[in-house]
Amino acid sequence: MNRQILVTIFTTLCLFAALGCSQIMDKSRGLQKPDRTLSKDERMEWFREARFGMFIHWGIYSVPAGIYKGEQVRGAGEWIMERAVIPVDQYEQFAKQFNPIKFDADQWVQIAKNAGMKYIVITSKHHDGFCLWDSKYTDYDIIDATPFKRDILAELAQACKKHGIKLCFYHSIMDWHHPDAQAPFYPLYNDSNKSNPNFDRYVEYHLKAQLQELIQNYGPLGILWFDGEWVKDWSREMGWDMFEYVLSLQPDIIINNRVGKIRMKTSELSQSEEFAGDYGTPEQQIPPTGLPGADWETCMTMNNTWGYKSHDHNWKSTEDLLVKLVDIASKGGNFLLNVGPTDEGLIPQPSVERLAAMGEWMKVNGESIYGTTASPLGKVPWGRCTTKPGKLYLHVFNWPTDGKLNVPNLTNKVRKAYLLADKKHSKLPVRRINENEIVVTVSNEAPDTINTVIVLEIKNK
Ligand code: FHN
Repeated sequence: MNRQILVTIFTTLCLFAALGCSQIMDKSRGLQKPDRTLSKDERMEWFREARFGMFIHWGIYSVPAGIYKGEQVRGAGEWIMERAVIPVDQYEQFAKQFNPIKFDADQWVQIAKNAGMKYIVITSKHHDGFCLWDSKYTDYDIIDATPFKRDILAELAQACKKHGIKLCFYHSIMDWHHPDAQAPFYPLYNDSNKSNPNFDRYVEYHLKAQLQELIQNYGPLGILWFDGEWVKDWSREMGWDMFEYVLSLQPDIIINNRVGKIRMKTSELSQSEEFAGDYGTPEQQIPPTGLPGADWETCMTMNNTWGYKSHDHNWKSTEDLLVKLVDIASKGGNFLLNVGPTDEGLIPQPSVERLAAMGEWMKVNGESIYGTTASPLGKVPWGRCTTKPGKLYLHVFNWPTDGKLNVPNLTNKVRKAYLLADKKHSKLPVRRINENEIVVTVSNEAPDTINTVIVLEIKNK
């Protein structure tokens, strides 16, 4: 019997073994006890180092771009199906018009990387149910329903790997297209008082199946970013089951708090053993004092919409976005900043420009953001503070025109002070005025008008 056949039989046997195992996985989709060798701290390590990521809301809603039957539709662009009360069969027509030929995954990933971002969270499926990958569980996807016929998530996975950026997927539990989910709720797709008797079937044979498909075909992923958990049929038990299920598929993955039923408050988050989810996700806001004791990530739009709207030009300034990034880091959180690409596959120019400008600042000052933790100084009048063992990073937004920067609530011995942008780390004079306060002598002009970082090397207590 020649070798080839032997090899084939052997490989086939392996194949069957593997198939057998996944079918066991598939059939039971029973919860394999996740490999808990990885503690939560180990899983969260890269996340706590990263601090800054790109959120991408993209889908066929970028075709109408906030306009339906010639009318501007209020609310976020990705909600147009619900806000304009569009029947499923009419909304599906947008898929036929979705042909983003200018889409370049490499370019997107480089825009994120150049901005200083370390991870990307893209909407694999938003509330409208449309899938940005080639799924064997539906034809309502980029390959079967559009003229584009390229697997967007596959191309992004490749580009992320190439540029060392963590790929993460947003995935909506709510689904306005699936008959076992919220499609039958038309015209009120988002009616959280309504229930679908077949929702369990949707969870078991569509939601879980697609999540397995996503992790196995495009993983390993950094984060699975759930959303839409407020639908009536989603329960706390389902959230916990889903948390275990996803960990069984990839034991080192991170899962946000929206896998659970209730978006957990601070007090609950730090008892995460009891609640499903690894970290909190404040939206469009920055918690005044952060979420002490918990990991968290503020997600925010650059204008007023997540998905692309052609008439939304209310862009936040670069200064505002940089100050927000520093404010969030100074409270121990991550910043997930959103872009909403067009139906041609382009990230809007105002977003590209602001991200490039943020990147210029991060190229010089990234050390004062990555891997830092919350300020030990409390409120300071001139800006914010981040820290690492042995170092304090003073982020000065309001530069002292008298050249005297007072630093309160600081009892540690200061070994040295210098501008982070100064590669020679030339010493800045430091004088202690009392046991709690020092003064750093600086130039009268702010080296960086948005945020100048002064490093204090301190003796740890
Ligand atoms: O309804 C969604 C919305 O479209 C968007 O995806 C945001 C992003 O965090 N989440 C939901 C609103 O909380």
